[in-house]
Amino acid sequence: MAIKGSLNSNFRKVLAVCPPPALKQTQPGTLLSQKKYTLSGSWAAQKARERQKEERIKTGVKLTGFFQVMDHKTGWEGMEPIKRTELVDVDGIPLLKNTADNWQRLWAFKARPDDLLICTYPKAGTTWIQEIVSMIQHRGDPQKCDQAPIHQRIPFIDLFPPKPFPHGLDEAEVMPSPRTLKSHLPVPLLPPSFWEQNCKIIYVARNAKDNAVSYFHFHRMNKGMPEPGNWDEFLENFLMGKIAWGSWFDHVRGWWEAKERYQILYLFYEDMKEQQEKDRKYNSGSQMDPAREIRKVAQFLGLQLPDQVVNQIVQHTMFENMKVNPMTNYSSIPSFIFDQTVSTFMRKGTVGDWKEHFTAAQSEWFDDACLRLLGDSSLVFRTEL
Ligand code: PPS
Repeated sequence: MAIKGSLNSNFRKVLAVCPPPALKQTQPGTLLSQKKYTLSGSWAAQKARERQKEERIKTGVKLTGFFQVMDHKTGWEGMEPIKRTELVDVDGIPLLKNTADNWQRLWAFKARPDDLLICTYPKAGTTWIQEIVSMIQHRGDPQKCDQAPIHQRIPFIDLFPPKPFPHGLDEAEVMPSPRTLKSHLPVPLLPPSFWEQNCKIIYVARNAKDNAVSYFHFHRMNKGMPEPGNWDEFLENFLMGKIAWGSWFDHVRGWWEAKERYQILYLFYEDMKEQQEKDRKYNSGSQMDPAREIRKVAQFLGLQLPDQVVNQIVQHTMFENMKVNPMTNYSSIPSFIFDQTVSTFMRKGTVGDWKEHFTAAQSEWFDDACLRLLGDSSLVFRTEL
């Protein structure tokens, strides 16, 4: 492959001089909020809970395409059980095994000039920006967005779930133009056709601490992800970049640098959240620069939207509305894969939840790593609002 991931090795050097102070201790230490998180019991207990949950489930979700024929209660019998996957390195970057197994096909993916790519590190606010983009594309008409769950409207090209689930790449290939696609790939692993075609790309970055917390809970509830271990173990792997899609530091920095050369709109979760709160308080329109982040996206897509449409998008993409919307809250994914009794997909949607999880030592270690790995870039993250 032409482009190599180089930042991982820098990170290893930094860790050599900056070892984790508290992550190895057996006692988790004093959390900033005095809360502790552990994994919720054994595999057998989880399976039993899943079976009970499936008995209870009433889906009521309007599904289309493949998911329409899926019965959440009985339609999965005879299927291979979903197993927690392992990670496989591709050019030094750990990916889910199924993604690595399909690597040649993914690398050869043919982007089209009018593709729009939404790219993020996992749990940075992908679904939120997807829904904003989808609403912009449908000129603020929620009924058009409600025709299918977000993962069907915007295929995830680097996810290869086990059969019989559809692969995002297959869906993308047959999709008419203009396509909007989702990816979590870091810059060195993005299929080269996206650069060659100079596609527009929207990138959302989220501060490392909240991003790590969200990713930890996602590992707990998504039975297709690798075992997260306990919080301390997960956090160490997160900092070392030993998790799916690799190092957060490499990811946010790689895309930050790429935006100098390509058509990339680089957004921050924290800015979007700040704006969401302002828009909620003032009910949009009455404060300076309403819906600033949504307008940025519309402008990037070359669209001028009337205030009324912007307002509709603001309301539709409020956290509490997306949380109860079956087209955005991933309730269309069967509970034996996404067990939302363990943690909901739309979990908290805040800035600063890391304080409920990090010890003081862990927080210092993250700050130090950010300083060492991002300090010489102009990239600055806010960890509270
Ligand atoms: S994924 O699996 O990578 O696509 O997940 P992703 O969508 O990137 O991240 C999920 C987190 O984003 C939060 N979220 C939101 N926050 C605020 N407002 C809105 N509308 C919104 N939609 C999603 C979601 O709650 C997850 O963060 P946490 O911190 O876990 O709550």
